[in-house]
Amino acid sequence: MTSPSTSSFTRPSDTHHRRTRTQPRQRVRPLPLSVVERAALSDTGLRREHNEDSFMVAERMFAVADGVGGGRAGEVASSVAVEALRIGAHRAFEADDLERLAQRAAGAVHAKGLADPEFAGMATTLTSALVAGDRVEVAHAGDSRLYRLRGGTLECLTDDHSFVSQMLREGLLTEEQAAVHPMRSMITRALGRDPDVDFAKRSIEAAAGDIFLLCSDGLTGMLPDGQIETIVSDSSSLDDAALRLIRQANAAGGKDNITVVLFRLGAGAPAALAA
Ligand SMILES: [Mn+2]
Repeated sequence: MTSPSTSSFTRPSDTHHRRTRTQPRQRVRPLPLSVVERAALSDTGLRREHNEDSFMVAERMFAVADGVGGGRAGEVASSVAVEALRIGAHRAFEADDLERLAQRAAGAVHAKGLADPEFAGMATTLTSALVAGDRVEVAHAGDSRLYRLRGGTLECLTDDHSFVSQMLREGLLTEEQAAVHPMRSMITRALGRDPDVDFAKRSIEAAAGDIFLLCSDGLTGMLPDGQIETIVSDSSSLDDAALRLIRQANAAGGKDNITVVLFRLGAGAPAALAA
């Protein structure tokens, strides 16, 4: 006989098996995303003597820092912060790793400010992103920003830690007033003042095709989000986008240092794109 007996479908073990199969499946491990394109540019702008911004681009970690302080202190603060991240970037795989590195960066900036009177009181913003699995992990302090462009729509994923944005959130200012407010570049959270920083952390769902942009306020102070969206959407490559963002920010006045870091995600393990 080749046909199975009816009893084989009703024996207890089989019933148990079927019941198990109707339970929700375990979440399938997400396909990893990898960085398939990246670009970064920093420009002094038209009004400042020095460029106090720094940036960092690694295999799956990215950061922008905008330093403040007298003399060369701002430059030192931002570069100390991104170097601390760079050193550990290859060993960072998840949100905790990014957070740990960001705290280390904060400690390094603070220590340098204490050790050398020339750098006393220096501070810097830090916006950092780590591609981890199918997510982008973020650790952020200050008024540099992270955006995601998906399907032609640009979305800001960070809140500015600044007096003006705080007043804006509390309804004390309009967008128009905020844009020209004399205190608009005063930040309420930064690396340098304390050994530890209360970083804003986010875990962002990401997908192949997403473009992420990290930038300093020298870009966002000069260009409205709509214009950034158009420039990045219409660019032929991320290098092209970076160049056009800097050019347009300078064309709009270039009042501050301008830094842009862009990366695009694709499906698949990073090893596949080495070719
Ligand atoms: Mn700035």
